[in-house]
Amino acid sequence: MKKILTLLLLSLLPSLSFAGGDHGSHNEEEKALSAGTPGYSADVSRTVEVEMSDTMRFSPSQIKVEVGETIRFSVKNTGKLQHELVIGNTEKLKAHAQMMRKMPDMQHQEPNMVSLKGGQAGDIIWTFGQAGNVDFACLIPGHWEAGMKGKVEIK
Ligand SMILES: [Cu+2]
Repeated sequence: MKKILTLLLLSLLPSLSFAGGDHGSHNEEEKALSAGTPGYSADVSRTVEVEMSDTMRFSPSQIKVEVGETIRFSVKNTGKLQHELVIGNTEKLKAHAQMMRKMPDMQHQEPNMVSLKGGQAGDIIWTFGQAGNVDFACLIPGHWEAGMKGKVEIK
């Protein structure tokens, strides 16, 4: 039951983000909010290693990429607590964080994120679009608030 509820909420999220919009088509708005798209391993131009730790920090927390570049984030949790790296614009990250506070034991996996137990490693392959900044954060309740966040600068 919980799983079904989670799936329902996940499918509702995109429409929720547009509920307040009063201009532009759905597609234009989606593009403006887009933090990029899931990438294919054949397109990976570079691997960026990111470490997550119980100090509530990502290392590095500032990453520079080029427009259109596909990056493999090789993420390692060197702590004992569970951590996750979620890529997205701030609005979507906030919505996701709010959902996790309501359902702290929610298990989920999406292309823009990797959730890792202590000592585990995993990958995200992501293609960055237009120039600008894209955020990433650990959305486990309390972690983002404690400073577990970072920025990808695209130019
Ligand atoms: Cu964390």
